[in-house]
Amino acid sequence: MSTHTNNPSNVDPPSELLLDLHVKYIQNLDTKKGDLEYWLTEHLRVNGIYWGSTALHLMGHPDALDHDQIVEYMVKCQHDNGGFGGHIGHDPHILSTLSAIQVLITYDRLDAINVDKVVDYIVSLQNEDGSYSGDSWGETDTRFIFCAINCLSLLKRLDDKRLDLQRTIDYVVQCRNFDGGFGNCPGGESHAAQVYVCLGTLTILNALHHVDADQLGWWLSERQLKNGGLNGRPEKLEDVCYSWWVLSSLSMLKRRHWIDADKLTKFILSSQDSETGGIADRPDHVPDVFHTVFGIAGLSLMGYPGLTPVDPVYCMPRYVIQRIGLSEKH
Ligand code: GRG
Ligand code: ZN
Repeated sequence: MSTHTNNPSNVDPPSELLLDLHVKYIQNLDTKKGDLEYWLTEHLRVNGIYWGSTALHLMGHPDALDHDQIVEYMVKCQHDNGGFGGHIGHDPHILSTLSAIQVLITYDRLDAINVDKVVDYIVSLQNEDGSYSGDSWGETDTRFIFCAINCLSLLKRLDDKRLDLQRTIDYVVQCRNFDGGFGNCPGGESHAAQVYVCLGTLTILNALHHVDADQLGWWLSERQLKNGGLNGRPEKLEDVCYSWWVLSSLSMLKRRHWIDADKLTKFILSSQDSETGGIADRPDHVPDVFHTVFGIAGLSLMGYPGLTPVDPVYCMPRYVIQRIGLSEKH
């Protein structure tokens, strides 16, 4: 599989958002059944629906995918223990469970599933030390904590008496490093995506006071490279998805203006595929739906004209977060 596009090298990179092309790109993702990649990513199907559907909502085309068909599919991915698998017949995992809940809430279709069971499933993943496992096999990671807390928050179940939220806060604070960043576990190297999940958790749990916003804001702003793109940690290459992990984190810290938005906008726009639609991790690479949503969400945070505002914590349209009554603390 080639990672490079066939974009003509003698043509200037796109300087506007190719919105209509991206809508078609996402609509066509489910028609690629002849491609090996379609089958290799089967375990990510539920995540993929969240990425594609969110991108469409942010681009103002919420109905470009069939909601009824997707809800029916999500229902088939829920297990008796309440968790959702990444595809029909796949084992439940907190990553796919959050994606399924995000889609169902965006579509206002929570009525289609058993919410009490989802909560039971998430509670079953809580560990003694306040962390959460990703599934019954027990791997822990700050990503899974965020998925659990985010999901419970969306479901308005953070008041469940079985939860020990203080321990979760204490655990996340232990994942903070000397440079102000956060890793995937205590002592883990600071990484911008891990910063996003830790700040998201602390924001939802009203515990952002544990963070030195100036120090972490500085570390995050240092992620911008000369070409405008952002990397995830020092000495690494720029990548469009960090437009989300870094900018959303800076938004939570109220320091979004600490990066050069014009240069980042140009970098994201130049990573679009002007033939097929979709956004890649960097210019001239093959696009995928993951980088498409996080590129668009990054542009939305920077107020790109015509895009629907995104919520920096939940990565869902702001109007959905407002509709379900989650007050804006960020
Ligand atoms: C609601 C948006 C949202 C997310 C749910 C699953 C999750 C929570 C967040 C994922 C956070 C995460 C750790 C993403 C990984 C991002 C990424 C590009 C990792 C690659 O790391 P390396 O080390 O790449 O392979 P670098 O860029 O460091 O070379
Ligand atoms: Zn990436």
